[in-house]
Amino acid sequence: ASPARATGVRVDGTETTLEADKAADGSYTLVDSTRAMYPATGGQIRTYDAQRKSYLDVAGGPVTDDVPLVTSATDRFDGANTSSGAVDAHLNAAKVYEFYKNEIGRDGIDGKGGSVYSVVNVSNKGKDYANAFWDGSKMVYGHMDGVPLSVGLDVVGHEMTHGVTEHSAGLVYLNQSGALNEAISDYFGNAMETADKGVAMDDPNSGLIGEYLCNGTKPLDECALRDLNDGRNAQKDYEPIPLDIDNGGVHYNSTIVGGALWDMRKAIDTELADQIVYRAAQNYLTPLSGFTEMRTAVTLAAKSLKVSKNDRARIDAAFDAHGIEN
Ligand code: ASN
Ligand code: ZN
Repeated sequence: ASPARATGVRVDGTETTLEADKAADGSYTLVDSTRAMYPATGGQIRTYDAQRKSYLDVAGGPVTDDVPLVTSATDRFDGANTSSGAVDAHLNAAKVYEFYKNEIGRDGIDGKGGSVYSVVNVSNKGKDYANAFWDGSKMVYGHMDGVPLSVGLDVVGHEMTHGVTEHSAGLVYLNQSGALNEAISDYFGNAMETADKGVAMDDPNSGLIGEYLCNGTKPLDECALRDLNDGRNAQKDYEPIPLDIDNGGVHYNSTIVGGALWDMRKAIDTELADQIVYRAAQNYLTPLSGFTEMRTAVTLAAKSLKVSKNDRARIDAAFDAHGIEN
């Protein structure tokens, strides 16, 4: 087998080049050996098709033999490989890899050039599984109203960032540390998507998460799962939620701190903001950190990056506006 280019048709109907692998029999698989990690570690971007197996049977541990690589008899990935979400997952995983490599200077999820695994087309006991998740080893995607979750670069960036966080801050996925874990995933996923789509930071839709999952059937703001511009405040809007509901409301309270981070990205240079959030998460958080600790971490990261006094005042204002105190 050898690296080869293929063509993919995305769910929105556009065509894209895909980095793939061509076998001796002329068939192609979604294995990308072109990234910077490959010469050093053999790291690849590999995309698999669960063929509607239940997500619980796929979750946890390395990909098993009964979940095959996405395959095409020709150099064109379309039809079932489009509707499964495979084309979008493979393309978006590469975009996320390149963002982390080029903008942040991180080599992959583990930071060591390890392979990046995605599994598309899981079900919930045969019905659509309307979610996506990072399972500790790989990204797993289902379908929402027939649309694969992998179409959203913000979703793919979100899930891959859970992997990055697991390999660094290790934020426990419960209560405030879980909401912070969610916020960091929302922040980077959305940062990647706004850059990719050319959405300006002052666009009122810039904070929307998952807004492209309806594939044009609904207005973006109605489609979105969350909005980092929802203006929520830790003093007024933080709700302690029982652990058995969404791990203590990790997807509910997340936009409070995510909103502060997004406001900061609106107020200073976007790439500088990304460096600061990344450095905060890498160097200054511990597994049980919450919102206040994140403010401290961001402040320390900004100082260590020699961020100007004016920008540091803008960062303080962003946290103040969301009721997150020093
Ligand atoms: N899509 C969700 C997330 O990544 C799945 C979950 O609850 N872990 O946050
Ligand atoms: Zn998440």
